Parts: sequence; structure tokens; C-alpha cells
Amino acid sequence: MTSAVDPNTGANGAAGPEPTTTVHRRTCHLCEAMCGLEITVSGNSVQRIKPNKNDVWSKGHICPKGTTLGALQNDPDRLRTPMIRTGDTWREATWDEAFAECERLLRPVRETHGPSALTAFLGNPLAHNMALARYSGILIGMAGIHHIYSSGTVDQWPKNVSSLLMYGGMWTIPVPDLRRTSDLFVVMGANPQASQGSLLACPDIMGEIKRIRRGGGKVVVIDPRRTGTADAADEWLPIVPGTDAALLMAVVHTLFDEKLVELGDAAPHIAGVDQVAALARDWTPESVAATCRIPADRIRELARELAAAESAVVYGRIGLCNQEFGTLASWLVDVVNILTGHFDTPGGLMFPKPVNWSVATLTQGSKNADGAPFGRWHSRVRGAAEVLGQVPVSCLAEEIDTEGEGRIRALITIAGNPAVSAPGAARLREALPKLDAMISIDNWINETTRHAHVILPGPGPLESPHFDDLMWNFAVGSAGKWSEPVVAPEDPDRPAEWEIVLRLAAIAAGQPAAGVDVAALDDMWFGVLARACGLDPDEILPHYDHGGPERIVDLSIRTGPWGDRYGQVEGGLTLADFKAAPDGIDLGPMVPRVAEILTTPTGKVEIAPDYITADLPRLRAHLDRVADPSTLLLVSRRHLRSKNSWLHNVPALVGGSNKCTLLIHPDDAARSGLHDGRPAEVASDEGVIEVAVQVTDEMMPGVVSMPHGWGHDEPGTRMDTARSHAGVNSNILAPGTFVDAISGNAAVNGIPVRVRAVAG
Ligand SMILES: Nc1nc2c(c(=O)[nH]1)N[C@H]1C(S)=C(S)[C@@H](COP(=O)(O)OP(=O)(O)OC[C@H]3O[C@@H](n4cnc5c(=O)[nH]c(N)nc54)[C@H](O)[C@@H]3O)O[C@H]1N2
Ligand SMILES: Nc1nc2c(c(=O)[nH]1)N[C@H]1C(S)=C(S)[C@@H](COP(=O)(O)OP(=O)(O)OC[C@H]3O[C@@H](n4cnc5c(=O)[nH]c(N)nc54)[C@H](O)[C@@H]3O)O[C@H]1N2
Ligand code: SF4
Ligand SMILES: [Mo]
Repeated sequence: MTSAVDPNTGANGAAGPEPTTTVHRRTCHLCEAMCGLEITVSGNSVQRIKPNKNDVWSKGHICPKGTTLGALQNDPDRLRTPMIRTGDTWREATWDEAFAECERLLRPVRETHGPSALTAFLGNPLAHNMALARYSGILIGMAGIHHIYSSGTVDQWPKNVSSLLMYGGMWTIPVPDLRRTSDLFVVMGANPQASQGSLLACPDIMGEIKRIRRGGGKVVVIDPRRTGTADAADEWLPIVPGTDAALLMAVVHTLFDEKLVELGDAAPHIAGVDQVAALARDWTPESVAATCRIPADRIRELARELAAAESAVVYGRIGLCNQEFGTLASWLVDVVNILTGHFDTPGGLMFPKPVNWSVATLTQGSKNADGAPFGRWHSRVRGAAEVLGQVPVSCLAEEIDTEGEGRIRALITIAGNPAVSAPGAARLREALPKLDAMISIDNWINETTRHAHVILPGPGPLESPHFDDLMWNFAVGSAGKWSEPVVAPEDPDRPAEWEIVLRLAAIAAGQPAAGVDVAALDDMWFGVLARACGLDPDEILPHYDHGGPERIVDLSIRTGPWGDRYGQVEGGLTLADFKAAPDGIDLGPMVPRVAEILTTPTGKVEIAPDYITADLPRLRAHLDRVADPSTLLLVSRRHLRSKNSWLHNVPALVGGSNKCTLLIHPDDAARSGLHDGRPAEVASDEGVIEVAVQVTDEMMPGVVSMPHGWGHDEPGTRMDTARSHAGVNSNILAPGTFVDAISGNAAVNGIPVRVRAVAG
């Protein structure tokens, strides 16, 4: 066997009888950690995936998921051709047939009911996909879709709301400068041991936790579950789900009460401190302790520790967003960091400086431009107020299944599995078959796409180049990495994913499927983005001999903070520089930059936005709520070897500790007559499921936990491994109307449930 170590060519399969072995360096696109991989390919097949120790960003970090990209690439269930469904029967189709079918399905909906009858659901992998992240926007725009749905409203919408109001942009999200935090790291509602970080792109967060502790610093985890992260910390503070905002208000109260507020260098940029002081006056630790189940003394001490620490940061994530008081909690995390001087300073909460802009950040409305981007319209059935252009994803089912003017009749899903990921999952399952047209850009026939009339699959995960889009916006340092395709296309005639999106965009806009000029559309989209950067597309288009996402990546680097601005900045970066650096380019740690980043109307950090503080009375009322003693509160969890709903078809990732079980404290189990390994019936106001019980003192009493992303035994799916590890869809229990009132984000944590043993 010959061996050619040529990491960056993307060339595969040498001539001659012996397959050539090549080693490729590539960035894993599965999560925010963006680990560098070393992928050994023989012929055109992946032999081995190891961490790339020379990667400038991840320096050898990896998790078990990253080693399975070859299995995803080779998954026999992954779709290689478009699929058209008639009744229960799928048939493989040519691309022309598939697009003609899209036209046949969409045209009557458009012509009879107008564009408001069409919507799209955008899922999480879109944000990690080089092409989809950069092209989905044009599809929404061209199709004239009024209102989209996305996994964002079961995710970070509260943080988008608080960031828009505090800093001026929904993606102007400060992240912990964790690699330089040394004294105190407080983790709330996040489990980086499993998730590897979120709205915090930092490879090896567990390594940073070890480093902090080795250096004499302290790590505190506030979570209803003693997670893997809590096990690695100094202290686990169990908290009643949904009460974090109350805890943080009491911390704020203590900071003012004990005169511990110290804004530090950011002080000239902060407005609203007196308002926060006034708002916090009644929020004594004693007034929240019973609700949170955290002693008042410990709350006071936490405030003192944060104030005293030289280098500290509070970090909150999905457990703080996906809950009833998501926006208050997300806002207060930033407020506490600001009041204790851990803001815009090394080791504290800082604003990343990405080398490339993301299409999302380039086009994000600032408050100045949009006015108040809340409640400009309401959903038809429930009357839910729009927030940042979206209503809760749980509205989707009722907008499909409720007759009347404005009913949704056509749906395009892009890299999403709402039948599993969205609350009220059972209703959505019943609603999807009522659509006149459903088209999915997706690679598998799963719980959602089984309802599609047409599925348009992109190439396999290792056949396309990669450069992250939005993820660098959450990164604890500035860097960039280009990845060439690792394997040759299985079928050179298959369109790239961006070409699929453009062609579908034209069809959804009413153009005939046969005549779509993809290259012209691509030039048009590039022109839109170039103009948004203040450039004349006619002047820069001659720089390129081909289009596609690569060209947009180049534009985003060249007009970014280190870019060459097409020759205007001497020595400035272009994509070519990254292509020449297969281990990536490191542009250094985070830097204080609050002054340059603010786009609020006042030019200040608004730490007491009226829209958010007006929600405090709702939280106060919650403190007095009398809990039903027979009720447990259900929260979600993640496992290192899952990624939401879609990696369960990889044999190496399912089984072992990656189980869909109900975690329950021994006392609660005993009270309900539940036994380890036996089934329980779990019922909420929304639905009933049966799931195996796992009795463990890692749960605090009164709280139970289930992972989301399971329930793979639906009829008509084609994911054999996932089916044999089916698990149960926890979102059957999640009531669609249980949301954070002011962001509309789903509260999939803190759901009241009743459990009882069942025979079996
Ligand atoms: N109960 C509960 N529910 C939750 C959560 C929770 O914590 N608890 N978490 C929420 C969160 S944070 C999120 S982000 C959402 C996720 O919600 P979704 O985005 O709806 O779910 P995923 O499982 O990420 O769906 C991935 C889909 O993308 C497809 N896919 C994967 N890669 C590609 C690709 O490269 N191209 C294309 N075209 N398709 C691809 C997969 O086949 C699958 O259909 O779930 C939310 N739901
Ligand atoms: N391996 C793996 N990695 C992933 C994903 C995955 O599915 N698997 N998904 C990716 C996605 S889309 C996202 S958004 C991120 C999420 O990343 P994380 O936010 O780290 O998500 P989780 O691991 O679910 O951790 C959430 C924690 O919040 C706790 N919690 C629940 N309710 C509350 C509450 O009310 N208060 C507090 N204080 N804690 C609460 C839960 O017990 C859980 O431990 O992970 C990403 N990375
Ligand atoms: S932590 Fe795992 S899934 Fe995330 S980027 Fe690294 S290898 Fe990929
Ligand atoms: Mo997410």
C-alpha cells in the first residue's frame, strides 16, 4: 500500500491497483467544539479518525462522535437519491423528477392560497453545515415565506431576546472567556461533559474545569441533576427547575445590599444600574430559598464569592433557556457578570471577534433598525405574539390542522426533525399528513421526513468542504479553519446542497422547475451579501471563477476584522490563507470590545430593559405557587454520544450508557413503587408515555430527567439501527403552550408529570 500524506488536496483514489492512503485534516461539524480531526482514507473509504494534535483550535481534543463521521458517510440508510412518496410507497427519483414533483406540489398551494400557506422549519444541523447556513436565507426570501419556524424557539430564543435588548443585536451574545477564567466558574443549566458547550465554542471545557481547579479556583454547578460536569466540579447546588431567575435576583439583591457592585472597566458603557438596584430590593435570599431549594446563606455566599473573585464567570445555557422564565434567567446571567465586574474583561464574559461574519449576524436587525421586534403580528390559531420574527415552534401543528383562512398547507423542512424535537410532538405527528405539500432537504427518512412527499438529500458529510459559519461567533478565541472534502463524491452528478436549496428556492418562488438558472441565482445572492458589506458586487465578482458557499466564505473573511477587503488592506486575510493552513489559523484570545460592538439606541449596555423587567411580577407570583405534592418536574438531558435526534443510526453511538430512561431519585421511586429497569408510565397535561426507570441519587428529589431526541419506532422510517434502539419521544409530554412568556421559547424543562409503575 502506498502512502501519500497530502492533507489538503481532497484528491482521492489514485490510479493503479493499490488504493492510496491519504491523511486529511478536517474540522468536525457535529457540535460547537469544532474539533480538528485527522482522517485516514484508503482509496475512497475512511479507515480511521483521530484527533489532530496540531489543530490550532482544538489541539487534540475530540469526543466519540467525531470518530464516527465515516460511519455517517457510509450509513446504508443515508439517502443517495431524491425520494418521492405516494401513499406509503417511496421511490427513488432523478433530480429532475424530484424537482418537477416539488413544482407540481407547490404551485397549486401558491396559486390558490398565496405564499402565506407555505412555511419552513429550519433545524439545528443547518447552523453547522457550510452550505445550508449560508443559503437557507435566500430560500425563505425568494419563496416569500412570511413566517418560518425553527429549533431556535426550543433553544436560545431567550438569549437572543436579552442580547438584542441589552447590546443591540440578537446574535451579539457574550460568552465566557473560559480559557482564562481562573478563580470561579459557575455553570447553570448546562452540561458540557455531554454537550461539549453551547453558545460557548471552546474545545475541551472539561479540561478547562480541571485547569481552574488545579490552579486553586472553584467550579460550581447549579442543576437539578448531578451531571458529569457536576461530578467534576467542587460543588453541586441542586435547584428546582425554572427557579434560576429567582436565585439570580437574590444574588443581585445581595450584591447591592452588601455594596459589592463593582462594574470595572466596563462601567462607562453600562446603563440602568439604579433601576436594577430598585428592582432587586425585595428579592432577598430568604424570599426565594424555599422555591429554589437553595439555602439563603448559600445564595449570599455565592454573591460574595463572585464579587470577591478576580477572574470569574457565570455561564447559563439550555437549562436556563428552555424553561418558564428563560428570558429573565438568561438576562440575569449577564447582569450578575456585569455587576461583579466579570464583563468585557479577560476570564469573564466577553464578546467574540469572529474572523468571518455569519449570514445570520450580517443580516440581523438591530433594535434601531427594526423598532421593537416583538408582537408585530400574532399567530392565527393561538394568538401567540411574534418575537424576533418567530412564534413558538409548537404553533406549527395547530397552524396546519386548524381549518380556515391562512392555514399552512405546504412545509419545507431543512435539516430539522420537529416531529421529535418540538413540544406537543403527538399533535404534530397527526398534523403533518394533512399538508398538501411537504418537502424535506434531509439525508434520512426519519420521524419527520417520513411525512414528506419529496426528500432532497445533500451529499454525504465528508464529500463537501467545510468552514463554520455562526459557530465562530461563540468562540473563546478568534480562529478559522478550512476543510477540503475527504472522500470523492459517490456520484459526481449529484447536486451540492447549496444547489438544491437554490433550485428549490426558485420553484417555491413560482419558477418552472426545468429552467432554473442556479448560477445566476447564486450570483444574485452573493450580490446581496456583498452589498450588505458595503461592496459593489460588479467590482468583486471578477475575483472569482466559481460560485457556491466557498465564495461567500471568502467574502466573509475578506470583509471581516482581519480581511484584505479585496486588496485595500495590505496583508489582510482571504480564504486562500486558510486553504494554505490545514491546521487552521489562530488569531488570538478574546479582546475587550464592548464599545465597538454595541448597537443599542443609546449606545450603552442596557441592563434593565423594560420588556424583560416587566416579567418579574410573573416570577414573583411563581414563588407563591403551591406545588401539587404528587407531581414531579421533568427536565431534559443530553448524552455525549447523541446529537439531538439524528445520530442514533450510528451503531457505535447507541447502547451502553446512552439510554433513553427516566432518571428518578430513590425516594421518589420508592414513593411511586418504581424499580430500576422496570417501566413507568409518565403522564403530563399533554400526553402519556411509557419508559424504563433508572433509579439514581444523581437526581434531586422531586425532579425526573429524560433525554430528548428519541422515539425512533414510528412506522415508515428507514433508520434500522435507530429503530432497534428506539427509546421514547419525551416531547409527547411537553405541552406546546408551556413557554417562556416573553420569548415564546419552549419550556421543555420543569414540566409537571405524574409517574406510576406499569406491569411489564
Ligand atoms: N424536550 C426537549 N426538546 C428539545 C430540546 C431539549 O433539550 N429537550 N433541545 C432543543 C434543541 S436545543 C434543539 S437545537 C432542537 C433540535 O431540533 P431539530 O433541529 O429539529 O433536530 P435534530 O435532531 O437536530 O434534527 C436534525 C435533522 O437534520 C438532518 N440532518 C443532519 N445533518 C444534515 C445535513 O447535513 N443536511 C441536511 N439537509 N440534513 C441534515 C437529520 O436527518 C434530522 O432530520 O431540539 C430541541 N428540542
Ligand atoms: N452530545 C451532545 N452534544 C450536544 C447536543 C446533543 O444532543 N448531544 N446538542 C447540542 C445542542 S443543539 C445544544 S443547544 C447544546 C446544549 O448544551 P447544554 O446546555 O450543555 O445542554 P445539556 O447537556 O442538555 O445540559 C442542560 C442541563 O440543564 C439542566 N437543567 C434542566 N432544567 C434546568 C433548570 O431549570 N435550571 C437549571 N439550573 N438547570 C436545568 C439539565 O439537568 C442539564 O444538566 O448541546 C449541543 N451539544
Ligand atoms: S466534541 Fe465531538 S462532536 Fe463536537 S466537534 Fe469535537 S469531535 Fe465533533
Ligand atoms: Mo440546540
